Amino acid sequence: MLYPIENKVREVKNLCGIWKFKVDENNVGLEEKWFERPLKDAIPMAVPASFNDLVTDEKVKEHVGYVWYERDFIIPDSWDDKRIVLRFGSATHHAIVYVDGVEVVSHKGGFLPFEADITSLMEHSSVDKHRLTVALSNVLDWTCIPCGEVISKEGEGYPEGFQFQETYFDFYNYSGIHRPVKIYTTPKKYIEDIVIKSEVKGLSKEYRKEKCCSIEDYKKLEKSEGLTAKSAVVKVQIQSTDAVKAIMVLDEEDAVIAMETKFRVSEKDGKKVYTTEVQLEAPTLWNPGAAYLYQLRVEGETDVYTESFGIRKIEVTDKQFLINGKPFYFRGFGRHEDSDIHGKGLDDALNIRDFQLLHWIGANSFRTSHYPYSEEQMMLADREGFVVIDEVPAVGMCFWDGQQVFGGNRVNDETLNHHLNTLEEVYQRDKNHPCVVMWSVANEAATHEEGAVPYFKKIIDRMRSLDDTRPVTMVHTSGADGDKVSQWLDMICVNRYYGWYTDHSHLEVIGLQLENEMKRWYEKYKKPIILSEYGADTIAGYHKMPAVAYTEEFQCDYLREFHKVFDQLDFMIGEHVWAYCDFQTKQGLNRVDGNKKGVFTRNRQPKMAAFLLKNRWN
Ligand code: GCB
Repeated sequence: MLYPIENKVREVKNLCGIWKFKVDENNVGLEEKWFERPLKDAIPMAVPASFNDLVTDEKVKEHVGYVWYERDFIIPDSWDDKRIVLRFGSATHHAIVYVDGVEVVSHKGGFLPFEADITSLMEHSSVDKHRLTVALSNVLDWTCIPCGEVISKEGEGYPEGFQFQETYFDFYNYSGIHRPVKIYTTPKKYIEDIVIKSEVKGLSKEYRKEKCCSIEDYKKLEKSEGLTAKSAVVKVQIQSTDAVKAIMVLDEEDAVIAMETKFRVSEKDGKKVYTTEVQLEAPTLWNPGAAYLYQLRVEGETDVYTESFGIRKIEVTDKQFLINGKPFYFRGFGRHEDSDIHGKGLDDALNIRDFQLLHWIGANSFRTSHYPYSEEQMMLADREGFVVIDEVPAVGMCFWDGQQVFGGNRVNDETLNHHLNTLEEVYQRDKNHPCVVMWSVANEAATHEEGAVPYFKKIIDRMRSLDDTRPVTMVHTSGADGDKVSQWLDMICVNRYYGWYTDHSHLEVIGLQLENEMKRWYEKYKKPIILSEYGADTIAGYHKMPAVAYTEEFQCDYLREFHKVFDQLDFMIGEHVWAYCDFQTKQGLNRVDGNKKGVFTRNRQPKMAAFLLKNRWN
């Protein structure tokens, strides 16, 4: 799915701002057809934003079910001969969208874009002003990802109608229209999709000299790969109803450095697919911390689209993750899209602050735990040279008390279908981002259960069939001995909290337990490992000597114990501290206003551990 852009033949209208908002207290809006008329008794609401932290009424904040959004929009006469598309960057979690009372699209899943072609509706309309209504449900159950369950309780001790949204994941179930809503135009015949895959044919001399390894190592690499140095083949596939005439590659100075006008044309699902490739001599590679972005300009008879891309090579061996031939060690964090007031709503200023802090601390990577982040953030990561493990929202698929999740009436075929569909959507959205080096198909699923085996075989197979250019991983809570699915993964990600959730505050157990366990994973699968989460809740400003749990000193000591082990094991290829920032969760006995494992506060200020990591990572 292409991002909406403006150029000489395409226009974009941004519908962000203040909308009308109404909570569907009794969830009767669909039945009463609220979409047929303007919403009554609505309050103003910001888009994009989570609604939860903007309101003062707890009932609204914690509402389970539908909320309604509405605003007007105008289509200029100058768009009469255009194709008109209404697009949501995301709406959390399940949306039904109406224009002038007519349903135009519905979407399941809260973290990915969806759109509706509203051209014919606009053509047949005589009104000046159109009403856009969104019915948005935040209910999570076992048919969707993330998984959840609405729990009702009755009987003595419970008021009538007592119910709440149970979630089996550790972040607040923020809801709302979280990412921009736009209307964009294309010509009637248009470029629908572009897939760019580049193949590095040998690594450039400059790269070898400046960044990589000794000449000997470089020669070994060249020999083992049988490649000639200094070129790249950029393979392009364009799905288009417009006849494609040419593609051009532009460098960062906007100079055209390659062009092709010949295509192989085939048909897929009744649509024309144009395939071609160009060869680039001495390409500048996209490197972590040194991003270089080319532009691919596709010219059709009437439409034009420009997509940016980077050239880089990813390989995984039994002990290494190589980017452009150089072993890459992941330094960074698991994060959340989360902040005060905005909740999970897109905030460009916040994203800039985050990337500034990530650079400052010496991080080179992060995981989009536990759902795809905004397109705007992915573009920034491309530009800023961050390496991203792109995770789908398959979280909440594990109980820690032995109850089964896969099979029975929990994870079921509907969940599987939604999960498969989400893989497809995230691939469609993020496939051309050079920052994305790997897909994570789940976080902490019960991979020790028999039922997880056929489930994840299908999931991993689908991810591979979608993308043959990136490795696939998933993030584990299960132990090495119990895990039944990692034989299909390219590398292993493990979350561990020794000395915190187990043997609480005993730092002396961390080294031993971590080393033993990491060795077990490696012996079993012979694949490189990232410790994708480790950390301790820490109250900013809380100090004690000697250190005790929750103090800033303890967080530093805690991280240090893990680092000692990482530095000894050559198959460990990364450390992602949990978490980048403090973040909001549901209320819980061990959550005092959220999860406090942040190395930065929720307000993006450093705790002591930030300086420890800065020292280590720089
Ligand atoms: C985990 C989860 C993460 C939690 C974290 C914690 O394993 O993946 O979502 O926030 O532990 O702090 O408990």
